[in-house]
Amino acid sequence: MTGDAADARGPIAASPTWSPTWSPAWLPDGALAALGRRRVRVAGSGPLVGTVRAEVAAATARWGGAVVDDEAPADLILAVAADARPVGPEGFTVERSAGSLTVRAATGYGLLQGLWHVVRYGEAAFAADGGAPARVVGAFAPAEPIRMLDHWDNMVVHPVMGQVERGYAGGSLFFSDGRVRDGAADLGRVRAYARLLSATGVNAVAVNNVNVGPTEARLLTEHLPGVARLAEAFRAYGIRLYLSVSFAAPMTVGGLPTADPLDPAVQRWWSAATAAVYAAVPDFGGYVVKADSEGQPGPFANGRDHADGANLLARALAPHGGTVFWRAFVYDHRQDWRDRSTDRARAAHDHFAPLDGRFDENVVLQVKFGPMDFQTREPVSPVIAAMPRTRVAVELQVTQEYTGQQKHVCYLGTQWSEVLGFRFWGADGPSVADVVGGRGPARAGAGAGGRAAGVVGVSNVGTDEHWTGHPLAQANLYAFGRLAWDPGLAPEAALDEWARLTFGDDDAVVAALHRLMDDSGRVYESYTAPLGVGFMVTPGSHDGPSVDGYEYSQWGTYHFADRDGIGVDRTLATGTGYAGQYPSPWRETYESLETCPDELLLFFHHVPWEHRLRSGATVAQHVYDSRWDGHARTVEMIAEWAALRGRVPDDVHDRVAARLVEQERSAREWRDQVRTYVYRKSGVPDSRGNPIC
Ligand code: BDP
Repeated sequence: MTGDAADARGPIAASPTWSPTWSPAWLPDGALAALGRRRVRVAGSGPLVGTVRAEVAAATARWGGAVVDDEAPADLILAVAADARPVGPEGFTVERSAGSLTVRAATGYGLLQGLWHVVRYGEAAFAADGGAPARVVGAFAPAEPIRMLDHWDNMVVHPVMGQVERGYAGGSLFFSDGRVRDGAADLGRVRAYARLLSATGVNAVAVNNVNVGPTEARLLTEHLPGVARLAEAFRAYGIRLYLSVSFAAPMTVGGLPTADPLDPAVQRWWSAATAAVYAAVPDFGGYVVKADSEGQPGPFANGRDHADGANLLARALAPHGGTVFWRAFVYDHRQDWRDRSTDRARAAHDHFAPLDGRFDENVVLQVKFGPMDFQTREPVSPVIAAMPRTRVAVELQVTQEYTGQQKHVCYLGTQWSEVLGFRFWGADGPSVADVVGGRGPARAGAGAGGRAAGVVGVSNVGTDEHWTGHPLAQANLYAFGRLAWDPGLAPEAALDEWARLTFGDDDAVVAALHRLMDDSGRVYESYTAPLGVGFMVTPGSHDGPSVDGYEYSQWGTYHFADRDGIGVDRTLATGTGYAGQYPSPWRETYESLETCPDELLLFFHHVPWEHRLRSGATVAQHVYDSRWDGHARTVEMIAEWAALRGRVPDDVHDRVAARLVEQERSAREWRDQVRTYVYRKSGVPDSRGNPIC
């Protein structure tokens, strides 16, 4: 490949050649070999126990083991048992005695998770010494009850966004030509996808884009039989289906003159539409709503607030046990860039914090992890700390919109682990994972720590033969589910599981993947927008650098660079006041130049180019050095990957090799644009003397 942009970007479009016998992700045939060689007993009944039984039957038939009945000796017993109730509806226990391993769960879902747990450890699960990785035996339950993936899939191909909005892995798994897919191979692929997700612990999926077009709005009505088919494929692996809906559906689909949430005719319309959905899909999960955001309709049109809007849908869903996921991503996307007092970062807190306590029990407020928009580095959204009487879910972006578009290696487990582990109230207080899991601080009138919700991610999957475009981006999908189940799992450990499940126990491959990927999020950060300032991306596509691309636009994403300095003053003392949306100690930590962490400096402060970071470097020199070194690292990555030829499947090797070439080219472009920009604005030379264009 040449360095030419068009060439190097390569054939990103996916080939739809998926075959039901081919699993180019975790859970290839070999991943079930350890279990498949054993004598396995499965006890219990119900559809998900049936799934467990079918998995075990297929693996033992393939690998020479056997499914044994009640009386026969077994190496592995998988049983639904009433005495497993203490681990909850999704958990399981694992015990070892007299040479056999026993997994017990209170439900079929828990048993399925127990099966994946055993598969994950492979031979080590059966080792007589108690298992090499010490965590085989014990009681296991998810920290987060909601572990959901949102697909931004359109039924029709959008003229600008394509079929999957911000999708970098081909078309939609679910939709084609304005319809829900119905072919046997297509549904087989959905089922294979459900199986992969289930093995990560994901238990909910929203199948269509939060930007709901006129065709997609009819998923609620005329496309319901198709929705039911998708729900069936997911149901086999214990995953509930959700739909994104348009707040204006009573008008656009129902023909009513208004969508006012307080209008009884509108309420009746939602109740009837929802009842019809449940008639088709009895275990339907509920709705996802993007309202009054980036042009989507919402309650503001009728002078109502977002509690009115969310409760309208919640009340239609409540009789059926459904939940509405109401997104907090509400801001003015048509702001005046000359007006420095308007700060997009403040918007969600300004809108939602005053509404705490007004949302029904079956509303989950879905909050992006940062206050802006899925940047490589943002502080954690203060909305998560501000809503003790509201169920809150944190939203992560698995699809790599701002993190390399699945052309760059960017392992996101590290970022998510930091977000989930962030403690708003200081080191002894609860973490984000605690707050969204219902273990937040008890507040007056808030009950004991709030009610549980969980973690939502925007999917990175499509019809691509490797599922995720970049084969190594599969690690993000895998880690998303695992960290949602167990936020305490080290991101490197989640990566390790994925690597071994996908490529087998070749230590050289696993070690090389760790070298390439463990730190890849920081490497990406080191050559893109610096020190938390964000964006600097090409407007629209968000692909590649354009330092001033958004600087004089309406979107509210500015860095304010001039000859004197750079960064956004979000302090209480002199800036937008955003820092004041945090509880102590973070409001003081971020407010002060002395204590603000370097990596977020430009998010919170406007500083001179020669301002010294806590690391000792000036801002300008930091930008010069890290962009230079970050790019250099991508050159090494190419060589490290090349050494794996012959140890991973050739098609995977080729695809990754081609994308690393593009990553290096793009990193070079970022390096040169950002370094040159800083030099031309500031006039500060690079003390290391590396060339500046
Ligand atoms: C932004 C994306 C846009 C999404 C929006 C959202 O650029 O395509 O629609 O987020 O989350 O990051 O609704």
